[in-house]
Amino acid sequence: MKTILVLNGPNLNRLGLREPGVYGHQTLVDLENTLHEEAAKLNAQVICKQSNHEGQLIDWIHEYADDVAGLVINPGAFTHYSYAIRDAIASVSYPVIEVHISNVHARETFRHHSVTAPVTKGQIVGLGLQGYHLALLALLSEGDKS
Ligand code: CA2
Repeated sequence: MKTILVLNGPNLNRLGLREPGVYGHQTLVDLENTLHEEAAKLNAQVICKQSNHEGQLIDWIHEYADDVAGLVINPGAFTHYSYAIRDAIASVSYPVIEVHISNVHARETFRHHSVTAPVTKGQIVGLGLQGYHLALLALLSEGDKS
């Protein structure tokens, strides 16, 4: 059974509590529950974690290196400036998909650039929480391509 790690970065524990116009009404717990359900239907499992701390996210990226078939990560604002998270992603061999709930390109200029995206397999932006599900599907179908 494949295991996919799902990491959410700073402030994403506030999902559903503020700014529903940008991030929707679902909470982080709602998101994680639906990802667990989705993974189970696909005979897989997810490990979901959230931290507001850069070092903790980096530790998890390293810690699961031998155990997971891929990583879905929303690095939050770290996306735009954390070379440390970029280097952590580059240091592991499993595929990584970066997800952003909002359309960062339609927001402030500082959100337009991702320092982490170049070391990921791909990026999903602006599709709301569906982005996490699409990333999960893509990682679980890795190796199915002809
Ligand atoms: O769109 C995304 O998923 C972001 O990664 C979210 C980050 C932001 O810094 C990125 O530019 C884009 C911020 C997450 C904050 O989440 C909140 C959730 C509810 C209420 C307030 C903030």
